[in-house]
Amino acid sequence: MIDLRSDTVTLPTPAMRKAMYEAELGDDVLGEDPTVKRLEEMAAERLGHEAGLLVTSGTQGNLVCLLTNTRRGDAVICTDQAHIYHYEVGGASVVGGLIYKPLPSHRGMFDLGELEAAIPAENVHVPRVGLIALENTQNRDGGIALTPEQQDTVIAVARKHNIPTHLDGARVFNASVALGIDVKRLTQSFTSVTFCLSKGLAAPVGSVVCGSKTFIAEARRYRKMLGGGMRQAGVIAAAGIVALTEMVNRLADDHANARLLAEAIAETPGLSIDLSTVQTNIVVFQIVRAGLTPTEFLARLKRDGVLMGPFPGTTKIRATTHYGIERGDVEKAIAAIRRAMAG
Ligand code: TLP
Repeated sequence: MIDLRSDTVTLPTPAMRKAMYEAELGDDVLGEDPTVKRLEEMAAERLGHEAGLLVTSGTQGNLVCLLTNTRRGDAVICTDQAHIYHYEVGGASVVGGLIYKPLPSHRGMFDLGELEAAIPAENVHVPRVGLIALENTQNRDGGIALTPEQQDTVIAVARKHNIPTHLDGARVFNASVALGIDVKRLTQSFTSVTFCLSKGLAAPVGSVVCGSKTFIAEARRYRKMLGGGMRQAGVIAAAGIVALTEMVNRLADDHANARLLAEAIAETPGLSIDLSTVQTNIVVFQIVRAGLTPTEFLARLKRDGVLMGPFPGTTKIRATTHYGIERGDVEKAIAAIRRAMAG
């Protein structure tokens, strides 16, 4: 099977398996796992923050950051395409007593006028805005990479109002590779950042939260509360260290493969795609032929050995390139798409 459903399906590399086997371990809840500490320090240094915290997943990392940045009853401003809003089971509301305040996504960005208008003056009736969150790359907008300049305009508004900022940087290394810039430029100005080791970077488990030392000390308490206090977590961190040191630069191959796939989709009658959104490893497209449903299209591809994902809540399809998918696999997927559309 050529599995393009998500970059979450990546399997650990041989170097990761070896590092996991050989990892030096301790009880991380007691602060005694040297491999976890090494990963956390490495991640913080890389992202331009004082400290890092290994968490079980991107979802847990985002929730820990939302809880740490806010008080119960606060509003969290994000775009209406944000992963934290669509796909994190409403955790901010359920666990944190927070209110999502989604604003229209303009290719992953806020309209700055709409953002200003969404921040009320102090008033006893209305929830305070406790956090402004961005996502880079922006999953539901087709893997668009926001530039540091775009992000900085949002951070400037937040600072003006003394509101902390969070970056859901699940795929922020894809953004830095696509833009050809140091990842720090995309991460260092936020109050908190989450990035995932387990997507394109191919580690089997884990994400890292970064922030100031005081932020991470508080975040550590919330991680424990959410059941994320892992013990000999160095087995996970060891793979994460390999992910950070060996797997970042190769993301460019995934981007080239996504482009190849997207251009073929653009030339296929009955399919529609906005090629300008295909900047990283995510390809989002739509079926525009009457009578062919996404379910039937995906079933035809599956019979031909290719898996893609439905796009929950839309009629779109998503294909994601990643470690383990070679150019030849993309060529086979293109042939399968053409057969599916010919049938
Ligand atoms: N996204 C998954 C699914 O949940 C949709 C995927 O296949 O893309 N932020 C962003 C931007 C994400 O895309 C994801 C995962 C997460 C956070 C959550 O990460 P995990 O799956 O580790 O909890």
